[in-house]
Amino acid sequence: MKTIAAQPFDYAFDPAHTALIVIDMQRDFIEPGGFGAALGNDVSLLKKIVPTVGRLIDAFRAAKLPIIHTRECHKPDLSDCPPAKLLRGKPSLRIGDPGPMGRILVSGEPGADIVPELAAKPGEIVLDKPGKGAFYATPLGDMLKARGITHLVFAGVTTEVCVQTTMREANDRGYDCLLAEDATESYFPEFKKAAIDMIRAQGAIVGWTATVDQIAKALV
Ligand code: C5J
Repeated sequence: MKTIAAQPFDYAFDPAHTALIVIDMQRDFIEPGGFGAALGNDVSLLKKIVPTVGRLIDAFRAAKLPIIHTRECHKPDLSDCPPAKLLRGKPSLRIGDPGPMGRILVSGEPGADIVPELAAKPGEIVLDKPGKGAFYATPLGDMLKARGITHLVFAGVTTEVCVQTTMREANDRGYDCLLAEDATESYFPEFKKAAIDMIRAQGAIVGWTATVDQIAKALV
């Protein structure tokens, strides 16, 4: 077992049963012209964490531990996008509309892909998900079970939406979850802070948080 001086208290994990989940580091959320920007957000906030997420991925690659990259996107016919999601908000471009990076949040389009700096390497899992949580309507649970994973480290965007939703899903399924606090970001800094506070409140009610440096040091 290894230990990270995490918050709210030490996070103990066996690397042999630990995986990294990188949530939705997609062009549609991080680059101008995508879904995030269409909703009126300042995407530059998210772009800033790309190098830090890259360092965390590199640490898991060096330790030869499983890495799962998720992408929030839908089938081209949008049959997996409920009307409630499609019609929500007043974006300048809705899911499925053509934009500068192809159809918004549609699988196979350039915008739905992971930013090139963080592209998956052979052997890493890329998991498309129609919801905010990565367990909903995906084979993630079975994939983790097949690999004997009990501990999950999380990074990605956005902290309070898809990252927190997936952490809560994982927590309810019995995984010990650790969020890399400098490898996650929100369009709303106050929401990121609140999500981190909520996750580790009440004795790690959803999970733990630590920095990428702390996590990488423990993986050496
Ligand atoms: C959002 C996400 N924010 N990946 N998606 O719509 O957090």
